[in-house]
Amino acid sequence: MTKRAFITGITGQDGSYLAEFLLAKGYEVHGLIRRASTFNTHRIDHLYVDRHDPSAKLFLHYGDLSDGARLVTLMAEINPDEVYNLAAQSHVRVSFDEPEHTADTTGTGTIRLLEAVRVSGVDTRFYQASSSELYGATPPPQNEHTPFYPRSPYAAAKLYAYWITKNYREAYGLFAVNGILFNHESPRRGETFVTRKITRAAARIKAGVQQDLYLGNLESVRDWGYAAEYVEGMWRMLQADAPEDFVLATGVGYTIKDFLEASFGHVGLDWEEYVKFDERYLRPTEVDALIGDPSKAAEKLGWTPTVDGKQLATLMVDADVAALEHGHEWRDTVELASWGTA
Ligand code: NDP
Ligand code: GDR
Repeated sequence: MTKRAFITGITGQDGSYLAEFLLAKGYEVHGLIRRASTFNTHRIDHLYVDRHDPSAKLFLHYGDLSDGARLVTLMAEINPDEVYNLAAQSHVRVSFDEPEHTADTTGTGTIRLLEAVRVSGVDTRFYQASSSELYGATPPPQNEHTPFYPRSPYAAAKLYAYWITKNYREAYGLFAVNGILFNHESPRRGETFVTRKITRAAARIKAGVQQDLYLGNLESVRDWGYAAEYVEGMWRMLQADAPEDFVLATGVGYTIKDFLEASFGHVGLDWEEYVKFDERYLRPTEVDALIGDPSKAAEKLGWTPTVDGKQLATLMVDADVAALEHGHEWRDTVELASWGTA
């Protein structure tokens, strides 16, 4: 029997890798997309097959996490075996500018989807995209037992989503899990997250089309992994015998300065000559250090990442250099040629 998955956030970084991964496993994949005045499907265009073609396995549905009735209809229509809730207003800095919208999408959006699952009565497994931002001010290393201390409207919204997912597991016996994922990046990462901002700038400055790079706090520490590997961890959580929450991380932390050095150094540049400070990129409350302990996922799911933060920097710079040379943002072939793992 072909398995059916429903992915919210399919047009985002993780959604695109997860859709690819599930299609390769033979799943029929259904994705939620928002209607926009311009196309926003560039990360999944390479996967799309016209639905009139008998080989089509990817189906997109208009909807929004703010529209609960639509989610109920879609659950009943699609009857998925697995639901992956990846949709969110996912930018921490932006959540200080748009706190209410972030709460509505990232927090309340999760209960709307859980309610859609419950009310429609579908027999499905549910994955919630929880985040290392939950740990916030609690120092590393962080694992599944570390207390949460959110430091942004984004993290507070994700905290609600975390607990309501756990509550639906306990209250209704739903197979619902939280993947507490530390930062994961790729050539498909949005251009305003710090890693992609840096690797894109390194490529552009090297090519002579950008002069400098404005950044905020360079001292924070992050545990950066490769998104293509993390989506497999999400899937493994839903294949487990029992629903449990898991941390996915590399266990290695680097500062933004380390990432700058690895990225600019890869194209033979000294980052200190180009990086300038702009206080607009500071957050009212910062998360100083996140370094995860992924041992539970290794032991119980057999999941171990192979790409660390510095390797990721070179992988992403290579993709951004190639994208500039070929006039496109990113390409799978670039990733495959560089690493053979995508
Ligand atoms: P992205 O920002 O790349 O993608 C977010 C997705 O959510 C997009 O598809 C976006 O659609 C969709 N979306 C936003 N608002 C709504 C809405 N109201 N209704 C329906 N869809 C919506 O995020 P990532 O792929 O990086 O992350 C995936 C998830 O994992 C997010 O929930 C994020 O918070 C979480 N996470 C991410 C980590 C990371 O390091 N990447 C780490 C830990 C957690 P559109 O394209 O139309 O904007
Ligand atoms: P983060 O990622 O907040 O960890 O959230 P981001 O790349 O935005 O910031 C990482 C660190 O870099 C510092 N920084 C800057 N950040 C951005 N975006 N732009 C800058 O110019 C800049 N200069 C310095 C930040 O202050 C911060 O310390 C990501 C998102 O994907 C979340 O959705 C996810 O939950 C977490 O990772 C885990």
